[in-house]
Amino acid sequence: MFSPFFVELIQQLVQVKNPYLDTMEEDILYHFNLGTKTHNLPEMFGDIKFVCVGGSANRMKAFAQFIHQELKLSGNPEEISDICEGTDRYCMYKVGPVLSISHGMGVPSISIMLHELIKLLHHAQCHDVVLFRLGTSGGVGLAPGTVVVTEKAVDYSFRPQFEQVVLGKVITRSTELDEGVAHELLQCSSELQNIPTVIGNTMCTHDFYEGQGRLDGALCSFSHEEKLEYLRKAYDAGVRNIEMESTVFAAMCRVCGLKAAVVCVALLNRFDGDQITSPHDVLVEYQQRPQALVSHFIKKRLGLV
Ligand code: R2B
Ligand code: URA
Repeated sequence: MFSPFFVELIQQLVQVKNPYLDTMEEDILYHFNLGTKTHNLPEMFGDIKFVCVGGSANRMKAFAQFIHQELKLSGNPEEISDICEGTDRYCMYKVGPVLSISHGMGVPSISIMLHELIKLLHHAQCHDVVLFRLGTSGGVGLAPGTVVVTEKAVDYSFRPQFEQVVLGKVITRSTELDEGVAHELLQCSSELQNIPTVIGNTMCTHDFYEGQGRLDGALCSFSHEEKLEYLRKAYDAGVRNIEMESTVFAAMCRVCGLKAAVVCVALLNRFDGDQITSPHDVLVEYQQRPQALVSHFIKKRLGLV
């Protein structure tokens, strides 16, 4: 019989769901420029407890520097180095128990990154890890600057599922996120100033323009009224923001037993328009809000506040 402690530890390990991985002598994480034979992954990453992912390489570097200061770690935050500098696909920074990684835009880009990240956490024997996607989004009936903590990540029909084509057939996976982490984040927002936050559903699309009902793309196959009707239906289904990665993020984390949350700031209210017109400094400040919220969460979990 295993002790309850051992059973709990196994449950908290990152579970890859691929029997072939065990049979491989070496695993090359090609897009990270890392591998099980070339790098000591347990030594490099074994103490990771929080993984924060976001679209832009610059933003995730800025987040790594910010969390370095927040956690009051020794060393110069300006000197942190990109673990993936051998590739320009993604960037990766490790700051104490926090890993900050960029994922690019859209489902295919984040899904490649997540396959390799989840394998990395598995090879490194990490346990008890929480993942966050920190991002931007279009708000649905929200004031610009509002942060949305995702309750359910939903598809274009507002269903909490992600469809993946595998061997020519569609596989459907659930996109439920960790309720406890979402509520802990909401609690964190109430302890901070100037981070208006709501919990709501997040719609994930495969395009920024027509796919999100924008009238300002190079193509537009619908009317202004049809756009508003779709956004109204989305709002009635509990959708409060629209972005491009949440469903596959939620689905992959769930299958692999990882607790995960999506925290995106709304850059505009899509009922009011499609173009992002706020000045650069305002947008920069908005994008710092999910970072401040998740930083507070991490500091609380580490007993630093
Ligand atoms: C939010 O912002 C990007 C598009 O501008 C996309 O990656 C997303 O999900
Ligand atoms: N990101 C999106 O995907 N949509 C928006 O409207 C803004 C940011």
